[in-house]
Amino acid sequence: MMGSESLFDDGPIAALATPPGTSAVAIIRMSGAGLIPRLLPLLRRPGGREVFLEDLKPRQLRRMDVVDDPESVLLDQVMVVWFPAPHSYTGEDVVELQGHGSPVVVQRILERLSGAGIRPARPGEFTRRACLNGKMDLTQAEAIAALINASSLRSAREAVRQMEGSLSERIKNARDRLLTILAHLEASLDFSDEDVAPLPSAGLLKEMGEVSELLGSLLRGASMGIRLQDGFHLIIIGRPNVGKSSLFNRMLGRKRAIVSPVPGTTRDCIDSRVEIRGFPVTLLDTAGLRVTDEPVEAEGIQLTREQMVRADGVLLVLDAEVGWTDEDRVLVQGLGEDSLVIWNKMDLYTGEHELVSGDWPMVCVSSVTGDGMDVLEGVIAERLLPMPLDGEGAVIMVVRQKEALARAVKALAECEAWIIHGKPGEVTSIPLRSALEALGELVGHVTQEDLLDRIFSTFCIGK
Ligand SMILES: Nc1nc2c(ncn2[C@@H]2O[C@H](COP(=O)(O)OP(=O)(O)O)[C@@H](O)[C@H]2O)c(=O)[nH]1
Ligand SMILES: [Mg+2]
Repeated sequence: MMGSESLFDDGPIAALATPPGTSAVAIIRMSGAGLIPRLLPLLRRPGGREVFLEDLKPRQLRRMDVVDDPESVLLDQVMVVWFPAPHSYTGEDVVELQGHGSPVVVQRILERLSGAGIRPARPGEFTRRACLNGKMDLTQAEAIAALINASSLRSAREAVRQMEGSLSERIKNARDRLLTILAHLEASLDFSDEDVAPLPSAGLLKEMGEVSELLGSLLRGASMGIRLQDGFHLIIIGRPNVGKSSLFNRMLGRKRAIVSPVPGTTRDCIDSRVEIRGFPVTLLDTAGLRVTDEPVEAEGIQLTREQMVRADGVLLVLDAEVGWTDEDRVLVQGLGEDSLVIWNKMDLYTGEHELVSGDWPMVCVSSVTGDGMDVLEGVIAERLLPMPLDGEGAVIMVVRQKEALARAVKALAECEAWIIHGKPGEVTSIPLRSALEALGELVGHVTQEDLLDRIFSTFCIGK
């Protein structure tokens, strides 16, 4: 069968594990059955002698030469380290070559390896093998990708925690408890012909309620966890000329958007990534919101309204020099819960009018002098980026995990409802089985080839 063949392909693979390009050191990583005998003929001891298995000591660096055809010309001087199976990242024999970071030489070594039957690895193939060999489960594999791609320290920390198995741990605990419940439901089914009193459903329901609660809280944290990975989206809105682009540039710490005293300068939405108090944020500068006959500007305004709906938070900028205008009053009415009011141009504020913000938190800044920016960041972090405290535990960070979890929670609710309605075990066990299946898929016990393909194709080569 083709599918199972590729699922269990454990032949030797190789890939550059360090970024491509010129570097001080380049690491070529190899893994698989039959790796060593294929690799050894390409290596020499520094004196020129051939290399035998005895020359490799587990997990110890060895100085070797990599030689090229013909006549074993020296290609590079490298350090070689061998991690014998099963005590390696993949669970297979793994060898890493640390050579000089010359792209030409690295390319040639990879060609030589390929010629020796050590084929180029596909993206994520090392980690995929680690999963298949039980070195880690899917949530941990995904955490590795999340760690490598983390755009802020906070996301990186969360990823490391998940890599260590905090999420798997919780899911495993929930699965074990649900399996016990399932056993009870099915036991009552087996004995239903005989005169055995049905198991007290109150006890089952209590236990199931607790597991549901546990999974539910994970699910509630999921959108935040995914945000931590993908970044929060904050949008800056306001009338033209209040200083939105100036504020945007100030928050980025560089000039990105055009600032101009001419109203209506920004017609497009411009976004940029920033880190605010350790959180990854995509900040959006927008066209000023006003009534206009100008078609390009009108389109920009329409775009702004669409983006507002999708954003995690809205920063409404007002002009402290001018004070409230009727247009501002209209804008403020359109604000949702996750919004802040920012009085900008405080350097021009004379105290003539009162600076208020209705029900929304208010911050006073000057985008020109930078005054109040620190306070602004604090308020944003506190009001718009409500993350569980650092170290609070497992967080779902991947949409795939969230979807599987949501399916489990839904199936459990169904199961509970049926038990409450006194349905027999053969009925109530069906949704419970679906819940278990969804949790199995979440951690990767149910491994489908296409699912693995989808997950690991997003990895970098060499991981
Ligand atoms: N004095 C002062 N001028 C500002 C401040 N913020 C923006 N401006 C000026 O206000 C004008 C409009 O700024 P801009 O950022 O383009 O506003 P936008 O249309 O809302 O994007 C420019 O001339 C800016 O230099 C501020 O805090 N203080
Ligand atoms: Mg602008």
